[in-house]
Amino acid sequence: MFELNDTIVALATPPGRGGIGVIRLSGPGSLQILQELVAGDDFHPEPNVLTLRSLIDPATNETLDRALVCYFKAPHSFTGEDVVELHCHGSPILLRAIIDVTLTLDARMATPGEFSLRAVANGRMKLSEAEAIRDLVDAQTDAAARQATRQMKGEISHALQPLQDELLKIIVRLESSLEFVEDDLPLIEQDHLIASLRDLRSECDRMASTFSRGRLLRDGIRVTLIGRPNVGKSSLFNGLLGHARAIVTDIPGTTRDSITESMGVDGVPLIVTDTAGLRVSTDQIEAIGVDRTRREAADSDLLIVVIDGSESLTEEDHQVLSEAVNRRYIIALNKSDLGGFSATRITDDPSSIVSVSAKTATGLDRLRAAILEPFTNGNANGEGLLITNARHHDLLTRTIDAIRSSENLLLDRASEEIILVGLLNALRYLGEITGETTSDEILGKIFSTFCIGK
Ligand SMILES: Nc1nc2c(ncn2[C@@H]2O[C@H](COP(=O)(O)OP(=O)(O)OP(=O)(O)O)[C@@H](O)[C@H]2O)c(=O)[nH]1
Ligand SMILES: [Mg+2]
Repeated sequence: MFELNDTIVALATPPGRGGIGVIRLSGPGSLQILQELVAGDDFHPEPNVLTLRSLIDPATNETLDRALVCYFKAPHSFTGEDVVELHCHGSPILLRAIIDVTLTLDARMATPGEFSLRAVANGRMKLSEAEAIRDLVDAQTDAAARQATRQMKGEISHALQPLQDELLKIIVRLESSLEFVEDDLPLIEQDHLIASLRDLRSECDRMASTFSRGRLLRDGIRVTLIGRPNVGKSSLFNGLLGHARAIVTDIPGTTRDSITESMGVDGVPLIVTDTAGLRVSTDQIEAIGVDRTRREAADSDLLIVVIDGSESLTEEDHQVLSEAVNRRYIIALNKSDLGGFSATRITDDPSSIVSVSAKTATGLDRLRAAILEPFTNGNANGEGLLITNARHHDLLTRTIDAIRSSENLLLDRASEEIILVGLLNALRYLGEITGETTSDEILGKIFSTFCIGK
C-alpha cells in the first residue's frame, strides 16, 4: 500500500506571480510544522478558521511573510488527514523559500496528485470524483467544465451504485444455489436471471454510448473544411474564427498547407482546419497540400464540404462529395450573396445543407449550429451525464462483455461456478471506475497525470 503516514507539501496555486499563493501541507506532522512556522508551540488554531500570522524560518528566526494560515483537523479535510494551508503573498521566490523551510521541518514534496490520492485512499472521495477534479482543473471549455462538475459531485458513482447492487444480488443468488449442488437452477429462475442481466447490460451500454459525445465535448470536435479550389474555404474559416487568419485570394490554389485553429461555439471546443482545395494538380507543392487535405479529412469528426453556390456543380465538386460519403459531413453552399442554384440539386445525403456567404457573414450562425447539431442533438447546454473519461469507457465495455458472456453461459446451462466468473469480473470492473477495486499500481498511474499540489 502507499506510504501515507508522512507529511507532504506543495504549492496549490499556479507557479508564477499572483496576489496570493497557497501552500498546502497534509499528514500527521502538519500542525507541528505550522506551529514551528509561526513560532508558537502554544498556537492551537481553531480548525477551519483563517488566522493572520507571521511566518518565520525557525533556523534563523527571520520573518518570511505575513500570511493567513488555516488548520483542517483530520478527518474533516480534503485528504482526510491533518491539513494546513498557508495563504502567502504570491511571490514565487517567497513561496519557494517557505516550502524549503517546511522541507527542513520534515515535510516532503508531494508527488503529482498525491493530495487527491490520499483523499481517495482515506475514503473522502471516489476515484471517479478525484478524476473529475483533475478534469475540471484541465477543462478548456464551458461544456467540459460542466461535465467535470457533475462528475465531481459524484454522479458517476450514483449512476453505478444501483447497477452494482443489482449485480451483487444476482451473484448472491447464484452463489447460494451452488450450495445445493444437486439441483440445477429452475427454468423460471434462469429466465429471470437472464432478463436481469440483459437489463443491466443495456444500462451499461447506454452509459458507455455517451462516451462518443463526452469525448468530443471534452477534447473538441475536429472539423475540416474541404472543397475544390476557390469556393471560399479559407474565407469561411476566417469567418468562423472571427479574424483573417488564412490568406484569401481569387487565385485557385491559394491555400497550400492546412491551417488549424481552436475556437469555441456555445462552450463546445472546435478544432477547425482549413485545407488546400482538392483537385488534381501538377504543381508539386499543391499536390503535397492536397495529400495533406485527405489526411486531415480522414482524422476529423466532421467534414464541411464547401461548394460555390453561385456556380453549377462541377466534376471536381462531385469528386469532393464522393470523398465525404460514408463520413459525417455537412454542406456549406457559399457565396449566397451572388444568388445561385438551388440546394436540392445536390444528390448526396449530408446531415444538413447550409446556405452561407463568407463575404457578408450571412448564415454563419446557422453554419455553427449545424456543426454542433450531430454531436449535441442541438442542445449543447442541456446534456445529461456523459462519460468523458476513456478509462471509464474501457471499464464499462469490459463490464458489458463480461455480463454478456455470463448470459450466454446461463443460456447454455453451464455450471454456476463458471457463470459467476464473468459476473465477479463485471463487479470488479465497475468498482474500478469508482476506485473501490482499483489496484495500487493503476491508482499510481492515474494520479501521476494530476498536477503537483492537486
Ligand atoms: N461573393 C463572394 N465571394 C466570396 C465568398 N467567399 C469567398 N469569396 C471569394 O472567393 C475567392 C476564393 O476564396 P478563398 O476563401 O480563398 O477560397 P478557397 O476555397 O480557400 O480557395 P483555395 O485556397 O484556392 O482552395 C476569393 O476571391 C474570395 O473573396 C462569398 O461568400 N461571396
Ligand atoms: Mg484557401
